Amino acid sequence: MFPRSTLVILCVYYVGIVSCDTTQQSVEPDLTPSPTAEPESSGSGCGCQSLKRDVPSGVAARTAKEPHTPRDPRELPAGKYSAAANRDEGQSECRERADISAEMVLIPAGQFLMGTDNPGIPQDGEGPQRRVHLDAFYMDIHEVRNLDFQKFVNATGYVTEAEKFGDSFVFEGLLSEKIKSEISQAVAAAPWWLPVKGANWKHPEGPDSHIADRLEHPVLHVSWNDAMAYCLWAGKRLPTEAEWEYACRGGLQDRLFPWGNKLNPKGQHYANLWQGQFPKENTGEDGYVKTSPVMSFPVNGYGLYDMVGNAWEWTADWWNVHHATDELHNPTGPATGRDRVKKGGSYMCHKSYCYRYRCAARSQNTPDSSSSNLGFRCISKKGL
Ligand SMILES: [Ca+2]
Ligand SMILES: [Ca+2]
Repeated sequence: MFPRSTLVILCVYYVGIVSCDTTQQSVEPDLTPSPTAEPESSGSGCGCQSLKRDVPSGVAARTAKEPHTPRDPRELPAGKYSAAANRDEGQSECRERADISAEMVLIPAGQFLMGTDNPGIPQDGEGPQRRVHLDAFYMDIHEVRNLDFQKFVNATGYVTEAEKFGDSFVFEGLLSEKIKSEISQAVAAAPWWLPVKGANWKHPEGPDSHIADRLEHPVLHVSWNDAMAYCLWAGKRLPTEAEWEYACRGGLQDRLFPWGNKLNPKGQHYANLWQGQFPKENTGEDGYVKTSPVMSFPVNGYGLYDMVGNAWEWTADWWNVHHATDELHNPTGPATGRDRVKKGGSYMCHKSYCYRYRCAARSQNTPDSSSSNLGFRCISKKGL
C-alpha cells in the first residue's frame, strides 16, 4: 500500500448452462488437515490494490480526459444497458448475446464458512470466519474472455473507462522497451506499475500490443463499472463476495485453495500464478508469465476454472475490513463504500508478495480502476 501522494496508480440466453459435472478434470480433494495460512506474507502485496484514478497532489501525473465516473449506480455506464438486458426476446442485441460464451454451472444452495480465522493478510479483513447461507445461482465457468467482451462491444459500441481516460496501469515486466522509454512517471512504492497511454482491453500492454492472439484469455483493463455493464448486457450480474467465495471453495470446507491446502499437489500447478522472485523474475514454471487462456488449469469441485490466479475478479460488494461473526443469509456487503472487492489474485501473485490466491483472500480497487491483471466473471439467478 503506498501513500496517496504517489502517482495514481492505478433476454438471458445461456448458450449452455452446464450442470455441475465433477467428473471433468475434477480435482481430487486435498484433505490435508491444517488450513493454516503459512505465515510469511509481507501483506503489502503487488501494489495493485492501490491502483486508483484519483490524481493525488505532488506528483506529475496523467490527467483523466473525463471526470470521475459517478458513484450513483443509476448513473453508471451500466445503467443504459440494463434496459436492453432486461428485454425478453426479439431484440438483435439478444440474438448477438446468445452466442457469447455463457457456459455456466449451477452452484447449489448451501452454507459455508466465509473468511478465515488464520488470515494470511489480517489487514485485508480476511476474518473472522462466519457462517453464510446462500441460495443457488449459476456462475460462468471461466473468466470473461477478450472474445466475449469483443462481442459485447461490437453489439453495443460500449467504450471502457480506460479508453475514456486514455490510459491504464500495466505491469512493467510486460512492456516493450519502446513503451517504457515513453514513460517518465512511476509509482515510488510499487515501481512495477506504470500508467501506459493507450493501454486498454484491446491493447493490454499499450499501443504496440493487441488481443488478436489472446481472444481466449481473460479480458483485462476493465473497471468495475465496465464489468457491470457487460454482465447487465448479458442478462447477468456480478457475484457478491460471498457468492464468489462460496463458489471458489468448490464444496470443500475451510481450505486455502479451491482444490485443498497444498499449493502444488503432487508437484502439479493448479493455477496461473507467479514463480520466481517478484517482480524481477518470473520463471513461468506453470507455463505462463502473463495471462493464460481460460480453462488451462483444472476445475474445482463445482466445475469452475481459474477461480484463483490468472486474472483478479471484481465482485459486486463495497470494500470493508470489519466483519461481525453473525450468521448471514445472502449477504451483499456494506451499503456504501469507496472501493469494490476483488477476489482470487492473479498471474502476478507470489507468496512473498501477494499471498492473495486463496479463497478467503481479498483486495480492493476504486470502481473506475483498471489494470493488466484484473478481470471478472458473471453469475445469474435466471433459470432456477
Ligand atoms: Ca504463471
Ligand atoms: Ca481468476
